[in-house]
Amino acid sequence: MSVSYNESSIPGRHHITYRVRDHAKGFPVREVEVLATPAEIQNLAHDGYLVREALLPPSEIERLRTALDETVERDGHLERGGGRAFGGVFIRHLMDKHPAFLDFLKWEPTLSIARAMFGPYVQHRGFTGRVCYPDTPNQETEWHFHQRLIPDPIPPWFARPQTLDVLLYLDDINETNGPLAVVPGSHHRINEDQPANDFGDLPGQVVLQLPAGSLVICHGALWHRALPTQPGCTMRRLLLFGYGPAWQKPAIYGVKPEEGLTTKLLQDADAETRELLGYAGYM
Ligand SMILES: O=C(O)CCC(=O)C(=O)O
Ligand SMILES: [Fe+2]
Repeated sequence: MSVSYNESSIPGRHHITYRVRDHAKGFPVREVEVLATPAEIQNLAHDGYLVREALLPPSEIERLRTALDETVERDGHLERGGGRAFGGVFIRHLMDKHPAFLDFLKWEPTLSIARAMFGPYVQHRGFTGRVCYPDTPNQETEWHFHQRLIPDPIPPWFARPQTLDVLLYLDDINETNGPLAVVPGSHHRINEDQPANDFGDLPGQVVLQLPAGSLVICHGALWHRALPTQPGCTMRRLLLFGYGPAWQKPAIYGVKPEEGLTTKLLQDADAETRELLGYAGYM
């Protein structure tokens, strides 16, 4: 099963043909139908984020909410220790824990954008849920970005870690539920510190209020922060998943289930599945 989406939330598509300069494999060709316009891809590179408002229909949102609630209910490795900097409950390795999340493995609305940004060979980096509860303190996050491995000075052959991270909201994010703030273009600021414990407004920040079923697709080094929830808020659930080039290591968080769904899938997987799960496409 795949995850259905509203075609009307996608303003356009375009096609890329990648021919890979690998004579040993006969110069393989990969065709990619990108579910975004060329201008959106350019803006994503420039600003570091792209919003897909109300991409999921209500039935899908409900299916994923139920799947997340059930999985949180029975998980033995919930993370609650983030303090004010990373409030709420985090649950890791969701693709291994519930088929509803494994359905995102080849999900074109985000996978095709990853291939437009990185080239043909990409892998998933992890699949996390974050849940904030009403009337609970510290459900916000500090300003942060996800790919924090940038040295000072930057040596000539330094390969900066680039990832594409997806924040898929299963509940509205608004004044009451805590919107998401981002600083456009901040993923380019690799010669600057972004301090810890920063909860204030930043120059140039954009505050995003979105209905449930919306996605924020961003560079893994975009500065962002979840604003605090307010009295009267609802549950605030989101899915966080990401892509990187196939040669990159995946995210380190959580405890991967030993006999998880992706392990089973790998047993007789096609080449693309192996690539997406990190077992092919990097040499
Ligand atoms: O809850 C949000 O809106 C963002 C969460 C986030 O940035 C994170 O968990 O890394
Ligand atoms: Fe984040």
